[in-house]
Amino acid sequence: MDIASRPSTPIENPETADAAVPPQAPAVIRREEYQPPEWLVPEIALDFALDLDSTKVTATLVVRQNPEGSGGQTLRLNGDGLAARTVTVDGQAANDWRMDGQDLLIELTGQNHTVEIETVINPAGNSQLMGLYASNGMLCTQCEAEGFRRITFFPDRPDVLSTYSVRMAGDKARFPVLLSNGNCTAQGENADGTHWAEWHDPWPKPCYLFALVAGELIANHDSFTTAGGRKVDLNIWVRPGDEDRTQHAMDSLIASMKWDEEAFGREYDLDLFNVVAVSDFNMGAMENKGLNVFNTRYVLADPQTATDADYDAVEGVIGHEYFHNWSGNRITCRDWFQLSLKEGFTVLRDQMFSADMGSAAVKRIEDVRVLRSAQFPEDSGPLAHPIRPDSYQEISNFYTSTVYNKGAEVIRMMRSMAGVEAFRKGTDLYFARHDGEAATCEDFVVAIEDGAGLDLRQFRQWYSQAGTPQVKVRLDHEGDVATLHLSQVVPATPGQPVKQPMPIPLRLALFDRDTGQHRGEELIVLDAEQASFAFSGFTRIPVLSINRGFTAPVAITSDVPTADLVFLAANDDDPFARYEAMQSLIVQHLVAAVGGGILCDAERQAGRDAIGRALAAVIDDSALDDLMRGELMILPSEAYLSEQLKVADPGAIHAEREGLKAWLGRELKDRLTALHDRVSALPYGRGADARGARKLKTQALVYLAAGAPEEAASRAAAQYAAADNMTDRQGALMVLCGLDTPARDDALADFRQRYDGNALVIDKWFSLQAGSLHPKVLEHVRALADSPDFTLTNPNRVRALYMSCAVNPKAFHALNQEGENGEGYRTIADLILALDPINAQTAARFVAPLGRWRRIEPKRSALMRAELERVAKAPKLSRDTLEQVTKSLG
Ligand code: 0A1
Ligand code: ZN
Repeated sequence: MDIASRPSTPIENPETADAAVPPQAPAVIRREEYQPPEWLVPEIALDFALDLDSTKVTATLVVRQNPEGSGGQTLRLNGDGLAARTVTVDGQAANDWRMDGQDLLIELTGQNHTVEIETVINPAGNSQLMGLYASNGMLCTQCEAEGFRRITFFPDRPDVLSTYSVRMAGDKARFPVLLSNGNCTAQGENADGTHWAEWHDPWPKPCYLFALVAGELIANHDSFTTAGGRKVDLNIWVRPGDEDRTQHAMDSLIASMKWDEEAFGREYDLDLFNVVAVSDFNMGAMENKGLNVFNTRYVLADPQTATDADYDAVEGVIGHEYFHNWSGNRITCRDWFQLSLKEGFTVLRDQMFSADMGSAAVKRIEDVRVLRSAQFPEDSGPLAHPIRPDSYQEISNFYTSTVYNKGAEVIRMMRSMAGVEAFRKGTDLYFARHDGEAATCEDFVVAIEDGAGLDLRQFRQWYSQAGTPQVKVRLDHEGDVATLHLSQVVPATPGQPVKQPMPIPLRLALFDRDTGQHRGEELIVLDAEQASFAFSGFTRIPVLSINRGFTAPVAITSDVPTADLVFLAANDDDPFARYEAMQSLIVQHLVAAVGGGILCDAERQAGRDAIGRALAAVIDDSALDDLMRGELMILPSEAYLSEQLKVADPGAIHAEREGLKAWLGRELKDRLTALHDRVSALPYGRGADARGARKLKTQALVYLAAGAPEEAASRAAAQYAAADNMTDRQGALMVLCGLDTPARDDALADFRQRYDGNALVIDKWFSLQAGSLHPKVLEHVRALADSPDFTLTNPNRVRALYMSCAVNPKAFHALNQEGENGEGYRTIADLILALDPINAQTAARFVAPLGRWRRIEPKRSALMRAELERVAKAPKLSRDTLEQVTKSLG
């Protein structure tokens, strides 16, 4: 069906709607039903009379019948909550228009017309934060994916590209800075205290890339000269008072611009690049052409208020949005099913950028950790979808870890198979061939095939099949030949009961047991259900290191002996594989312990001993840098451990993992305290050594808190008091938050008061408490929700409290409670119901944790399901939440 004729939000819940009024079932949009637009809009002029609660928008559209359309004379313009005040066609008041649901339809007679429409919108009343909205007294827009239709009537689809001219006028005192895409072409003042500005963007773009910002802002200015000699003015705009926290963002922007020239041959194409930070934002940031709009959390950073992880996030997101200028803006998506075309590729590009800016090994490990804890559960749950989905009800629900992170992994596999240089030829061809177009994932794959010389026929399965392939690995040995036996299963996912085998590239090395060396890496591709690979020249069975660098986003099960994992954890020359061996050692042990594979204390002890020896070796290894040491010391998450089990008992997983942590904390206490002493002596710096030291400081405390809580409490309190930076302070407070000690309350009170007025740091205060191991964590969450600082209208604050709670097994599964009363689930369901009418997009993101019910032990599973059913019965739900809840129950 036509993408345009869709019900608006909120919609009547079909399950509970009055029987006399037939409910409007949410429409399903299908990839296969794509039709080219009937009408194109080569030019648009927008005129905004800005006002916080009543902004008048006059849109003038030059429309042209699309020769590739079916020749229909009806111009359909999407709207969402709009009413047209006036409609004119070619300067004449039009009579021949009508509404169809939320859309405006105009019957046209010729092939070229000019249509002018006036609408009035209320930015201050826009709590959904889509379209034009007010944030802290400023006005800003968010149009991806379908927010433009909340500003004016327009064919709101990414394959309609227009040249934008924007004029805006408003009160000069309230809105001193007026920004839009492209270049400012004129500005002036009126006698009545208003002023105006005109902006023109020479690059045709889809409406989702339109942006406007008006408010009291101050800029950090700089410039960058491109390889081709274009001098680009750079501005990072923030609220007055925040300007001292913008330098890292500026440095990251300049580094991104340079990096994209070198790594992908991509130059910036305007004379101006603006970044604006806003505090109310649904996502991380938005790549509007020449005017990126950012969540403040990915712009503001200084050592006092931002952790090292925050610094990395700023660098990564600044890079991500900048890289979209080519992968997203110059080449955009034909339709929203192609979202991974821009997002998967841009995530890969930002990952490569961050890897080049810091430690590539650590970056790879972090990226895989995110994939495993966010994407793998998505792929094995009711919301699983391919990186190029086949259908959706609400596109906002498809800004997922699958589209973004798995999408990046899929393109990374192409790069591994092609090799770096050939892959670059492929991307060069893609950019050259499709510049200025709205392209498809298929276009990208063909360009890589042609440019890199790859045959990706079977590889296309990665775009169409959901589910994480499960690869079984067995190595046997006879004579001097080692044979690797591989098999794969791609699990059934909703709507895809039967799967075809995928091509799975695996980089591997075989270590000689005598020399401890391997004779070079190989890349093999498993492209059938089963295959065997023989390697000769081994008089003893070698030690297998497979999926080095995590070449394929698959789950590997193998019967590698514990001793081999210990060997690899200490000796593998691929840092990712070393991390992986350490993780596997722990995962094997914990999964056996909770899954019934460990039957007696002696077996548990043997497992712990092996892990303890490996961890001690990691702490002692002087050849390791501290950043990498920190990675090797991180225990697998409970989410990842749950993934290893068909049905998980969160209580058992938590108890076993905490038990191991406590045992390690006791067993390695002296090493951990010595480590804490050593790294505490290093002064603050932004270099790798100092960052590594800070990472270990908190890591050491985490183990000590489990095994030697008193020692940890006094060290954490001291670390908190002595901290001259947020990484140390937050790390110490995180540890204290999980302990039942008076130092906890003192530190929390100090933190709250010390950072009063700094919203991003107060978010941390919420998040640390909601994410803590404290037995009363749910009580704390409730109290925080009632505190005057809490509001449902700011997504950062909502996520700080409730997402931290939803991903904290202790809180979500109420693990401290006797008899599993489902209090954590109820807390999240209540939040969904309260938030849905305010901010549907953000509310819908809380459904997934409850949607895991099928993979949880029966008692808790029933409680989770009951909460989903309660949400499903609400009389009115947004399309966003309804889609997620229905799929989660289905
Ligand atoms: N394209 C942006 C993500 C984004 C998507 C939707 C939004 O609406 C609230 C905002 C941002 C990116 O990938 O960075
Ligand atoms: Zn993106």
